Amino acid sequence: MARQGSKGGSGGVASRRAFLKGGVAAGAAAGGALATGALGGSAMAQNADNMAPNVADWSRYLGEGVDARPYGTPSEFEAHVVRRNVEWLTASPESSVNFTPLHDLEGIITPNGLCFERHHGGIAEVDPADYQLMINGLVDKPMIFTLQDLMRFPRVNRIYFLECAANSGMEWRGAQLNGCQFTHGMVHCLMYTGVPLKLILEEAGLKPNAKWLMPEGGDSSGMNRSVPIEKGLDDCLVAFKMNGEALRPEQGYPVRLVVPGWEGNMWVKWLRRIEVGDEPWHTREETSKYTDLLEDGKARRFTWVMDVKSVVTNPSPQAPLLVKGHNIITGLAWSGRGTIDRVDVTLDGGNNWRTARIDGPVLPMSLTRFYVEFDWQGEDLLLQSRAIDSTGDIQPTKDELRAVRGTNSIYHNNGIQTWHVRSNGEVENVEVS
Ligand SMILES: Nc1nc2c(c(=O)[nH]1)N[C@H]1C(S)=C(S)[C@@H](COP(=O)(O)O)O[C@H]1N2
Ligand SMILES: [Mo]
Repeated sequence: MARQGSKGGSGGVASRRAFLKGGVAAGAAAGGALATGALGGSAMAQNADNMAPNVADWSRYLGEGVDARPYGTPSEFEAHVVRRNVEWLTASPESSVNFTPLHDLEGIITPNGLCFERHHGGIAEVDPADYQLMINGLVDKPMIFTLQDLMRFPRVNRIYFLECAANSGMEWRGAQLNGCQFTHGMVHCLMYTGVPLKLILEEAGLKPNAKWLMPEGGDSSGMNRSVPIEKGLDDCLVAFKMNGEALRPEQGYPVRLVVPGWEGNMWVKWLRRIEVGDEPWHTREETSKYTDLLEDGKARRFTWVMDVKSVVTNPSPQAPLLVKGHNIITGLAWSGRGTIDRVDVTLDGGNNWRTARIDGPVLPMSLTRFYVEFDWQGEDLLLQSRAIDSTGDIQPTKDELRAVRGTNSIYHNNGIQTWHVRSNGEVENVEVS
């Protein structure tokens, strides 16, 4: 497949490129050092009247009152920080995906309005007053819970990433999409508040032959998957809050299943029913989809866990280097098998590696943030990151992955990503072998 520039959100990329030129010039004028201009302030300046030693406009007048923003929204200057889709990828917006703008975010928590969305039948509009969760099948007493019922169970708070198994799926055959938003943006990481599924199943009482669960969505796609009972009793949550507030409609309001470390497809949104059975159901989403077609025509099935993975989010195609001198590389690492032990970063396509500085909480099955501070004098860079998790698993190169899995697959591409940084600071998605 030929390499193509991303066809989604090109406006954002173009405007970044426009001030990239000014940025490099300003940096050069300041001697390329970490001087005033190098921080980007003067590079982006539009109005010298606002700048020191003048008194800026916003210092001269009263600002908006506390009645202006009953529900807070970002500054108008942050209007470019949005989810974006790739238009040619899907036929209709109801069965489609948009991507988290990873290059515009920091830390490990994804803001609620920026979580990527993946729907198979659009966003169900569920009235919480009419919401019910049904438990049936191999249980002592089939039960129906209202939202109020669910909120009287003991609840817990847990931070987990959710990654779609198809994240980076367009990159199996070669570098294609220009932006970590598009190559890696099918991931988000939130603090969920919810009830351990174990408590709900115990309330209904599991029969001795209860071996599998089938959560089912209340959306028009009625999405369903087979989940082994061990996972359901271990750490799954029936969640109703994300980052402290009600789930957003996009994320399954009012209730979704949380399946820590496992592929996003199993995290059923608008959860309406869980059937308990003694064998898997072989639903559409675990037969014709979300299976990994190998070179010999056979498919791997039930590949639930999301393996160790990482990506440099800055610099990246949508976030070029703006100045010479002191610069910061940052990115995210995660593993569905545990915590992140270490992240290595190379600037020369894998010849030399250095250990990145991890900052912020290091939690199991959560995003983990890393940094590398470095000096850039305009040389070409081939940037990569490689994560190692607490089970000792090392993120593979794309070639190592292809040697085992071929190139038929869409799902579970956790290969190492390469960004080519050019002397003018622009960044492109490439592969090295
Ligand atoms: N009911 C229902 N649940 C669903 C889906 C869906 O279409 N309907 N999509 C699944 C897929 S494929 C993924 S990757 C995640 C996406 O979750 P998000 O929209 O919160 O990012 O939800 C999963 N749960
Ligand atoms: Mo997905």
